[in-house]
Amino acid sequence: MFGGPFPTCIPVPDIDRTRYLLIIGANPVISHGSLMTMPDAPGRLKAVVERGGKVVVIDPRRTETARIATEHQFIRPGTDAAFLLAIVHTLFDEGLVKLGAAEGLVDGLESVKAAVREFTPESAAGFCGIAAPVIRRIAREFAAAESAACYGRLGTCVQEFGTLASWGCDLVNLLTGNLDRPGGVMFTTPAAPLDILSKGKGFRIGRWKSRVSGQPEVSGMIPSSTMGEEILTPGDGQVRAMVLLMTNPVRSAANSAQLEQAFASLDFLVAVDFYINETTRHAHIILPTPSPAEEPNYEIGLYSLSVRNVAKWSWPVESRTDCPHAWEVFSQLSARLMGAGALPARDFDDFVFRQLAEGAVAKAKSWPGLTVEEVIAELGGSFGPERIVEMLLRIGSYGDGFGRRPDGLTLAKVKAAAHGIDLGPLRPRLREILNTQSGMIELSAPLFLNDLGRLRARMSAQACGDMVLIGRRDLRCSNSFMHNLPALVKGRDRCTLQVSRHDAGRIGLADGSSARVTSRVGSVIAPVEVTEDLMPGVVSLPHGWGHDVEESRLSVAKAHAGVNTNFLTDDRAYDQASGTSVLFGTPVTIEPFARPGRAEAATVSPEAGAK
Ligand SMILES: Nc1nc2c(c(=O)[nH]1)N[C@H]1C(S)=C(S)[C@@H](COP(=O)(O)OP(=O)(O)OC[C@H]3O[C@@H](n4cnc5c(=O)[nH]c(N)nc54)[C@H](O)[C@@H]3O)O[C@H]1N2
Ligand SMILES: Nc1nc2c(c(=O)[nH]1)N[C@H]1C(S)=C(S)[C@@H](COP(=O)(O)OP(=O)(O)OC[C@H]3O[C@@H](n4cnc5c(=O)[nH]c(N)nc54)[C@H](O)[C@@H]3O)O[C@H]1N2
Ligand SMILES: [Mo]
Repeated sequence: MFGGPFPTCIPVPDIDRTRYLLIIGANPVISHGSLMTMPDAPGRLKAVVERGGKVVVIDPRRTETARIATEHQFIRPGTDAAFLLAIVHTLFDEGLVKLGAAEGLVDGLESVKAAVREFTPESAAGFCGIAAPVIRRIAREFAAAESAACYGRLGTCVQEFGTLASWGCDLVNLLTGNLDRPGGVMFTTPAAPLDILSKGKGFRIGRWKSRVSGQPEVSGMIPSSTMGEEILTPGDGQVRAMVLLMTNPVRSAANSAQLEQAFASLDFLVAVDFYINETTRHAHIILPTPSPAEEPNYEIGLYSLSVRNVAKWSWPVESRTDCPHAWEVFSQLSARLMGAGALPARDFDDFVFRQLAEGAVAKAKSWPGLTVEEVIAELGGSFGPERIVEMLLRIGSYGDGFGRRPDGLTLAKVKAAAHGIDLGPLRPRLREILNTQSGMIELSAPLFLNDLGRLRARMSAQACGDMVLIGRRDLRCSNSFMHNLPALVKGRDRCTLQVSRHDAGRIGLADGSSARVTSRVGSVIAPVEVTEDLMPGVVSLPHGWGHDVEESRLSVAKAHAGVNTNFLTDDRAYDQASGTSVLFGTPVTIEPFARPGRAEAATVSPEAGAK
């Protein structure tokens, strides 16, 4: 819609000023705000309510965020696109559409209006589980609020209609005049702008397709769900070697059993990682890097998605290892892969920096006379990511322009501010960031309209009656890699299968008993936690667990192994528009697993055998 590049093109809720926050498929009290970087998520959410605003949460689980919200509605997993398009329908139907800052910048409004005509609240209600009058009321309240922001995250992304649901969020914001205004959703003005490093206009997908299942390329990437088949399917182009950069795909990507087999079969696997874990145990070479506490850091990506514009340098808090920094490992790997391994490290770094500087200077219109040679000469003393951050800070909106505005930001000033520098609230900048081929917001791109038929078909299909599985995060985890620290795993078992009281009664599951959960690709046995907080028909198991692997060296995690939910998620289930894996909304069957007296946390998978 906005033309990219990521992350500049993502509008962020202006949470500190909004009067109405519609949270759909996100749990910021636990996740701290994803694509909405902020300290103290609970405090900021409570503040919306305290100043007389509303927080409305749409989620199949009554989450920690829902508990502090003004309103919570259960929604059936995977149906958000229908719910959001019914809101958009209502906006048109009741004459509530206003474009605000987007006036004159929108292309395709009439096509959207025509496309949503059939997505009435009545047609969505039975599918998503939210009554038509409630959908209408939320649409009216959102449109009437002094300011409002619709915020979707994993629940609207890693599901069957992720592209359409994400489109729906953007439409709701834009069509109520809440795009690019205080209290609505706004684009950040980061101190170190990443977009000046990218070339070109527009955001294209599908320039090429993945080899085996023909998934569309997106920004040069193909979906993780293709990883297993690309490694395991023989033929021209079969992947036989991989480099993993700090990722644990045999726990984090769909169909782990397939991935276990795939990674074990590679001719060559290199992992940059500090753990020997479920994935890196398959590596031929592991390149360790220091812990985050030993690395200096500037959050260049997350500050581009922050609810206020801020800049902060984090110093390492300790220095124990003498192994190379992560950036040095990446740099040296890149040099070798580019055939430049013989070049001294410093020369390769200069080569990379010059390329980035050429791009940045070409785009830095606000500093007349600035040249690449000047930037290189000014920053001659530093190297690595620090030099790149300094260039971006000095060229960026608050920068000193390499002396042209002496009171502007430099890296030294940022470093000197122990608690960082607050550069103020978000400010309107739609016209600056809009980067589509047409120069307009492309509301009705074929990517969206072409997927509506699939949604319609799904809405009119007979309900299958299956239970569906969703995920869950908790405060003391970060995906799969925080479970080897005693302080973060002690206490009660968090890797439980949550089941609604209604379903538990129906299936015959007691709290603390065990259940077998089976999907198309696998089966696990998990301890049951009966709860009032889940929508009937939905079960929830967190991801990142399943550490019961003999060759891993995670002794603490092994003792708190838990169950790997990605033995159940299906590599063949993806949002067809984008190829993104369906991690939430996996059809499963649930049955009691009789083992009187204690809960089991073993993992059984047909393909991988008993674990
Ligand atoms: N403590 C902690 N913080 C984290 C992480 C972590 O592992 N632990 N991970 C980080 C990462 S990598 C990310 S990407 C972010 C994610 O940030 P969030 O997206 O905020 O995190 P989730 O807890 O996955 O929230 C997704 C919500 O969607 C709901 N949901 C599931 N299916 C559906 C659906 O079909 N529709 C709707 N409307 N809701 C649905 C779930 O119940 C859940 O409440 O968190 C980051 N922060
Ligand atoms: N079912 C289900 N699956 C999911 C999700 C879900 O909600 N449900 N969430 C998805 C999401 S949003 C994401 S982002 C992915 C995450 O998926 P991954 O990125 O694969 O998972 P992590 O556990 O974050 O893996 C991080 C790896 O980096 C290593 N590591 C961490 N910090 C450092 C460091 O500072 N230095 C070095 N050298 N190594 C380090 C760890 O040892 C670990 O191997 O999982 C996805 N998978
Ligand atoms: Mo993530």
